[in-house]
Amino acid sequence: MSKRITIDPVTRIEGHLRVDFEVDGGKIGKAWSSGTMWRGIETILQGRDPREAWIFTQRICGVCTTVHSVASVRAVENALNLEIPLNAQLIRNLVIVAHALHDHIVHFYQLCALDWVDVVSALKADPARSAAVAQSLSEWPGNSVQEFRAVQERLKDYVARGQLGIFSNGYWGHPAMKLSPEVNLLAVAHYLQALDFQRFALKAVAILGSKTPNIQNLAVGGVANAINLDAASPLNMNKLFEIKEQLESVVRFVQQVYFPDVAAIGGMYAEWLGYGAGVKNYLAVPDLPTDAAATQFDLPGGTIMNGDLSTVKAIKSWKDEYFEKNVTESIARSYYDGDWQKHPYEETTDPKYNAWDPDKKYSWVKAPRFDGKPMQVGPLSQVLVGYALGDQRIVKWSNRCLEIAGKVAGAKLSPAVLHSTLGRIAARAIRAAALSEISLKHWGLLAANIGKGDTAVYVEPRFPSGTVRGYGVHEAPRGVLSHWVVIENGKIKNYQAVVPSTWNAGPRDGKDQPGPYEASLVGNPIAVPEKPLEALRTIHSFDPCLACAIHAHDAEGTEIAQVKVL
Ligand code: NFE
Ligand code: MG
Repeated sequence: MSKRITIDPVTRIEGHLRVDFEVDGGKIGKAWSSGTMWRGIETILQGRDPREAWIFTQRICGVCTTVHSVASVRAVENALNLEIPLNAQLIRNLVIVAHALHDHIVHFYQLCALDWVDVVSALKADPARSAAVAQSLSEWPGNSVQEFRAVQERLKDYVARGQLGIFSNGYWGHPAMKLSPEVNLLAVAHYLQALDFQRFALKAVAILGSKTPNIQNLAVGGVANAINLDAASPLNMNKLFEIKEQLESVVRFVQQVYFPDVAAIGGMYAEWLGYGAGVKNYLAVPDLPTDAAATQFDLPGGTIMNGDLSTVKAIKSWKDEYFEKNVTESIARSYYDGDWQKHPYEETTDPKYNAWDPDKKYSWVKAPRFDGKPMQVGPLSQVLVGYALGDQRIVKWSNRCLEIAGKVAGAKLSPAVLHSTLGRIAARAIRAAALSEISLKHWGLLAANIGKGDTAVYVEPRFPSGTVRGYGVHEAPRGVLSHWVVIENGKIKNYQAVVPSTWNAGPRDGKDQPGPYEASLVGNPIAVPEKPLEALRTIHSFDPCLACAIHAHDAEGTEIAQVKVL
């Protein structure tokens, strides 16, 4: 008999997500993903000056603040056909890359690792053997016996004093936990080290953005970082080298710790390459331009349909009609007035709440579609698109990851295994490794351009009378982000954000096609229905952010919590 499980709230994510699913014979059948909050930033923007939209949209989320500011200024610049200076593109790129590196590190260690790593088991580890495993994978200086012994002592101390804190409520000892005590100890040590390195990445963001979260240095038309190598407060040699130093330490952590950890632990859980594929239509957008006009990019974009890499179709620029024409959102199953599916320029956001009903409306998240189809977005989409298009960095790091994981698993792994729960986690590490190289490249491009005497950072936007419209895209840590703006006589007439977690967490649409979270849960094993660890593995592999997905908050809340998890 099938059993109905509700996880509400899902934790170790950003925002408020509820997931319901049926379990029959130890496997998940149907699933429903529901966003349980609403806020309405799109509505707040109507009638405002387009130059200030980025300041509001940046408050959509406390996790990926930078991304909504970048997408917003790009949307207004796109509407005005405004080309910004090269320095401005590169400074934005450095903020984007440093923020993404922070975000991917935090996702793996702080948000997702505890689904795979049994913290309590680390107490039984032999630190010398942990060090031997770690040293076989990497030259990282933090892999010494002393380091692992010290971490284990700390852990013993917490347990003895009953102070496991955030570790106190996990599914420790769950039958799906498979790592040896030694690997668990290694992962706990790197969990603690990751807290420092994600901070170094954010320091680079803060030096350029003046603060983070919520950077201050953007403007429609460029950035507000005055450049003067001979003065104390603008962007000068000192600050440039401080940024480089932070980036270099993060690059080392990504390449020597995060990447090998994911590849090796992935190999130890190789059966999870067979679960969680879900929607195998993938969408990514090009990002990190290397020229002022944004015609060349270091991150590739495109689509792949039905999991077939040979269907890859590149999205070549931020003006590509293939992207602009094909995006719609459906509210057939979302708490908004109506049941339409519309292009973002034509959309409205009129909340209309009803009680959660899996057969009717059950989520505050809208359901974005591309050419009418659900699409998966995120690092996996970008990696598969990049792999299919032959992007050199992505091919190199993907092959390296599959090789390490294959060695550990004792199998030959092809890119096809990436269509999976574990594939999403691996792709994030592959993307982080590619970004780590790109970060230093773009630092070099900026330093060289300034060295040539170019200090331009801004061009003034001018708004025509009448109506113009545009869209701004950004490949955010969780995937394709697009902001769409209609401007009438210099004021915002309509503003819509179509966000990565909206693509992935969205509900069914008018044709009853499930969204990526819902589809990816189908067929997952569930060993202990009261402790649905496996469902969390798959949901966490997307790195959910519900504030982004709904741009919203509702004080009323919706449902009873049946299962609470760490
Ligand atoms: Ni709030 Fe976000 C990212 C955006 S996901 S974290 O990345 O945009 O929807
Ligand atoms: Mg929206």
